[in-house]
Amino acid sequence: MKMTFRWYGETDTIPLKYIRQIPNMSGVVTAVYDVPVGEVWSDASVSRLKRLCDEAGLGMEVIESIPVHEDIKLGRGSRDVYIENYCKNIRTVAKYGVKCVCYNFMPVFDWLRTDMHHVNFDGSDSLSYSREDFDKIDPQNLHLPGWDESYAPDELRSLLSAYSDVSHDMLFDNLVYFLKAVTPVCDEVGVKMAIHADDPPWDVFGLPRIVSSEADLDRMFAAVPSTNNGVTLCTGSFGAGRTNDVVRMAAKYAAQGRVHFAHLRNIKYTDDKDSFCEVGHCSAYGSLDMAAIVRALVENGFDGYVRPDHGRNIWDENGKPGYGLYDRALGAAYINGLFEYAEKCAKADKH
Ligand SMILES: [Mn+2]
Repeated sequence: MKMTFRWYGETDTIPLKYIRQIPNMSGVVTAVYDVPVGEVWSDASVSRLKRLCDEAGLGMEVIESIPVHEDIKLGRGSRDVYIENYCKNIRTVAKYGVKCVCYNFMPVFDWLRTDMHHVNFDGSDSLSYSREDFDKIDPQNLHLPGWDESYAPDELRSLLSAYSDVSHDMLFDNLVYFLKAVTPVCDEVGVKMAIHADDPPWDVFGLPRIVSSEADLDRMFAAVPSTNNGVTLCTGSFGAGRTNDVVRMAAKYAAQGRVHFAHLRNIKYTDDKDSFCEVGHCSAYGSLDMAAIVRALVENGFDGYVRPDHGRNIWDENGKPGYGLYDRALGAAYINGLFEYAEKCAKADKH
């Protein structure tokens, strides 16, 4: 396991030297943030990020993410140009030592919550999703926590209407088309693609989602067999789907060599429908058995990158929701402990 930490580049309020001091930290997960989706990343931007990481004593082997342009997901004629750009970006990051690219294929919204500052029993706050609040949102006049600045209302309306004709099967075909174009480049330069789970793992506002379950992953891996076609096992995202057995998925896809990256976080189900709240990482705080998930990964040969996913805001930190320093650092320490124990047990079992 290689422990990593998400870093939002030079505008991140968390300095690299702090990240370096978290125990067992091997490197950051980052991206070029100042280029529009679909465009080419300059060699200079990537080399600058790499130099900053080098100077801080941190690796830069994972990119999260190279975003996929909506035209690729929609299967528009212009997709080939954006796919070509995507391949160029894969080559550029590979040149600077990147081994894994996390991406997602969710139409329009790559995550959704109804509250960015849900107050927990201990006074911390975290992101949450309430089915009741979600059902009150008017899709014709969308205001979503965390998204209001990302799309102009007209742009959003036209995107949503463009997807009204896109079925799950069409979206899947567009994903396969994309992967068939990028995986040969990945095979050539040694980059593993790791698709992020849908977050949450169900359709929203009539937009299709196709990376929500074990059946979805099976279908995707069967269509594009290269093991550079893998998954970012985001426990909180898959885990929000109550029919997903995340322990089983961790074991199965680690054994197949498809788990290139793991986002480890816990969630707590807060009703008997879809609602959940993000909680501290340890199992006792939520509905997922984090120790069993880590053990399933380790026992099935997982050797990929891990990062503590979303943390709470604690100790009066006013961090970017989900991405403060303190609780993610606590999460990293906890995850280190789970891996150390699971790895030692696995080794002892072999002797
Ligand atoms: Mn995640």
